[in-house]
Amino acid sequence: DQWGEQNFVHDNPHGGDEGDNRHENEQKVYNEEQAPDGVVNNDGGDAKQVQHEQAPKPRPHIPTSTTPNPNAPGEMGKAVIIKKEDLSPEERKKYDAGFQKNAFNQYASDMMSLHRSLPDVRDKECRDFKYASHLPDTSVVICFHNEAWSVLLRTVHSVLDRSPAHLIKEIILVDDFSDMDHVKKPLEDYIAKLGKVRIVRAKKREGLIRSRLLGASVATGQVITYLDSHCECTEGWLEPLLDVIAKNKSNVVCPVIDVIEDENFKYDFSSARGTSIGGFDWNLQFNWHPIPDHERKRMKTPFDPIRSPTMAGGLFSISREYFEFLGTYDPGMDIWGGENLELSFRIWMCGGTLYIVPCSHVGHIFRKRSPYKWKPGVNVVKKNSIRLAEVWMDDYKNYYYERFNHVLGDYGDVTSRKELRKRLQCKSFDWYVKNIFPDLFIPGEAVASGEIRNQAQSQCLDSSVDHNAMNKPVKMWPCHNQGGNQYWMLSKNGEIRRDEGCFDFTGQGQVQMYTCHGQKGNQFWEYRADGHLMHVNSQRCMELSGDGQSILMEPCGNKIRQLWLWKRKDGS
Ligand code: LR7
Ligand code: MN
Repeated sequence: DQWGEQNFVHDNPHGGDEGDNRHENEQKVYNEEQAPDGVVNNDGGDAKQVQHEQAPKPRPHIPTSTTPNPNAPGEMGKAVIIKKEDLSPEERKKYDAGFQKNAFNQYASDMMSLHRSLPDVRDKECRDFKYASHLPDTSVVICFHNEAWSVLLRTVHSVLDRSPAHLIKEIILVDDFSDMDHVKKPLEDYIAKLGKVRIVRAKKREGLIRSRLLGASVATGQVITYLDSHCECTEGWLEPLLDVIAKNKSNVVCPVIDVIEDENFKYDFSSARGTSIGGFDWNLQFNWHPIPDHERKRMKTPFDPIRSPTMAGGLFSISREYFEFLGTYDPGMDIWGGENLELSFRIWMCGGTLYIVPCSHVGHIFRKRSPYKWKPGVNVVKKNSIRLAEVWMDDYKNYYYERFNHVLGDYGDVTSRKELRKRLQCKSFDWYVKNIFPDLFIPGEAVASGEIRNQAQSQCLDSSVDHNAMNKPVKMWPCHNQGGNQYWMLSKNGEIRRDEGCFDFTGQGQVQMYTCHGQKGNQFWEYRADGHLMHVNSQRCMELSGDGQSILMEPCGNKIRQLWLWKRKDGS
């Protein structure tokens, strides 16, 4: 066993933690306004910024055969642990530049084989499963804007190495106007010897949505499979996806997305039973949820395809004919964001079904920030989201619009998308919510809402529910009447919440903000007629501390510090 070398780790230090990774990813900043300083990015608009890189020559020790050296860095999905202090100043510079440019550890990736091995992460039942003998073939479309060489090609090789050859009609690389030199002639030369791989190039920066449309326009496979440009497909990933489409063309399928860690390229996977489904919040952000009970009941085994209200967006397969029938994507959407919810709503509302297939696993590098340049001065995600809300969400769009006081700004023309909805005779968003995502929290159904003011002192329950305040105690703060961090809703099932953040009390310690789980338990509260806020499990009541700064959880009693004013829906 050669894994004892200091550069590698044996086991999984974050075993079962992939949910947290995902959560962190949801919270990452994707606004132009908040883009990190000093990131060298180019969208073709500014020639001075163009960095001329050397086409990376594969390092001599990187095996290029399909039988890699089992002792090479990262094999079997292991982490590549690099001690930065041990690097020469020169190498350290490379290391930092790699991170800066990609928001993942390019230096580590460059050390790994383009064919690195991964464990067979499938559950045994999946390995034994017999798929239909005649599966449709697929075009794999991979769009990229300035992707690192080793990461992009590892994506390509993982498709070629781990899919039955007859099912891969072609791989289409769509270059969304990258300016890195390695994606030009060196990439063309490299893929020429791979056969099935071709490249199409956008003539200007189109963003991932129109780039995907460009890829689809030249695809010839029966199915189109989209992948991000920093993925690794595992053994047997493709057959279970195509099998579900073979059963019904209107089935759209996503693999389980495993986490490839941005810091060290460790491949973290979850079992079928640990799979999550896709949802969204009223900021129209995609998020993950546990499989709801009603869906578990519907599934015959834990390995059946799981119905999912939404998809993450980057990794899925769809019949090419059905994709066209459904109206592909909204070409008015720029750069990034919104297209995943738009397509998800459209699939369900217009007669299709969206599944996550637990037997199919593909790894994706989850990053903490977006490394490339966005459109200056435009909130692209907001614009894209308004386009989808206008067309698909009916009156529910107002829950989103309330967040910016209905100041929509210029979101372009959506007439043709509205016509599409009419032509396809799609169902209402209300139908979607009630039938496909019944667990979604509807702000209009809150039993109480607004600030929660203590009766002894004008102090209010206060907390942000962004990623920084998650898993931290709820605070007390002077009431400010502005809503914001003091705006709370009482859900029908007893949660005190905003977005995906819920008051959570374990029976000891403090009341914390925690991701809502909809299972009552530690998140089950009762707002009593007399003004007590009682935690049902522990039968304790929230009490303002003597100094007015914090919340105590005390036996319920006749104390004014335990009484809270909160506006109920019925006005009482
Ligand atoms: O202008 C661009 N042009 C591009 O070609 C911007 C991006 N891209 C490419 C980029 O190189 C990458 O291959 O588009 C792909 C997606 O961009 P990422 O990797 O920066 O995005 P992401 O992984 O953070 O974003 C997720 O949400 C997006 C919403 O628009 C897309 O749907 C992404 O495909 C999607 N990724 C996934 O679903 C993987 C799992 C992540 C989760 C949850
Ligand atoms: Mn991605």
